[in-house]
Amino acid sequence: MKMTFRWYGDSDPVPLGYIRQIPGLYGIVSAVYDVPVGEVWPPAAIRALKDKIESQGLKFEVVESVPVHEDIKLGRATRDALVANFCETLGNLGDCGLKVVCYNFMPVFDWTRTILSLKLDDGSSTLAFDAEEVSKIDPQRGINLPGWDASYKPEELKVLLAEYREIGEAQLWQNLEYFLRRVVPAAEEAGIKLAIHPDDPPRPIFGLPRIVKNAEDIRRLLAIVDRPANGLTLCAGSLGADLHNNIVAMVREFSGRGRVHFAHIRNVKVDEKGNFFETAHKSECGSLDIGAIVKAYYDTDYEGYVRSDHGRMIWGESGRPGYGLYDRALGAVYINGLWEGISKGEGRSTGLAARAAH
Ligand code: DNO
Repeated sequence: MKMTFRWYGDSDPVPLGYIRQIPGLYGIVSAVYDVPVGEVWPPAAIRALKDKIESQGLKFEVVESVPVHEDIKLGRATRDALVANFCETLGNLGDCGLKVVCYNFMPVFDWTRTILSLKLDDGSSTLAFDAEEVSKIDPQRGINLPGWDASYKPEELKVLLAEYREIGEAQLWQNLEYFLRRVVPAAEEAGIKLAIHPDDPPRPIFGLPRIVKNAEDIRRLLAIVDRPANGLTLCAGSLGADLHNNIVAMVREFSGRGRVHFAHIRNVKVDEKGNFFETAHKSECGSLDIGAIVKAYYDTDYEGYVRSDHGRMIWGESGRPGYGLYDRALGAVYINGLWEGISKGEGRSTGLAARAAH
């Protein structure tokens, strides 16, 4: 297991110099942020980012994310040129030594929350999702939720929502298949493993189809191109927001098959109605047994990348929702501790790929 930490580049309020002080850290997960969606990432930009990260003694082997243009997800006529650009980006990333590329196939929006700073009893604040509040929103009248991409004008959003409603899940699957059949060979050639991120939360919202929600969807996805390069970002917190998803079983199955290339580990407190809020990583704080999840990775000889996912805002920190330094650092150290405990309990060396300095 290689412990990493997400960093949003120079605009990130958390400096790389602080991140490197987290013990047991292998590398940084980041992206080239100033290239418009659908365009090719230039090798020089990738190399500059890599140099910056490596100058701090950290590796840069995982990209989160190369965004997938909506025209690809919608299967519009323009998709071929965009898929070709995606493949070229993969080639450039491979040339620069990147190993894993995370992406998602969620229509229009990435993760959805209704509150970005829910106050918890201990004075910390966190991201939360209220299912009823979301169900009351009429997307035709505009969607105004915190953290949502404001780059769409209301009229554009209406058109997109209508298009997705028309294509539904069946066509979205076909569009994903079209994409995978082209990008997986390009990834193999580049020496890159693709790692799709599941839907967050794992259910349809606003009538938008969502197709990476549970083990059945993931089996179907992996079977489209049954090669290691067609893999997963197994996000415990996203999938765990549906109590029917058994995350430990998913890790055993998909990591056991060598198809998890990136593990996002975070805890959530979920109720039967689908409401949830994000908690500290420790098992008893949320609905997920993080100890059992880490053990499942250990038992399946997981050698891929992991990162502590969203943290709460603690100790007066303010910053990018979910991506402060302190709580994520606690999460990283906790996960490393679990791994060390499990491996020492079994009389093995830790297998943690930390840098020699630690
Ligand atoms: C949320 C993240 C996601 C993830 C993308 C991957 O904090 O896990 O935004 O980066 O879905 O494409």
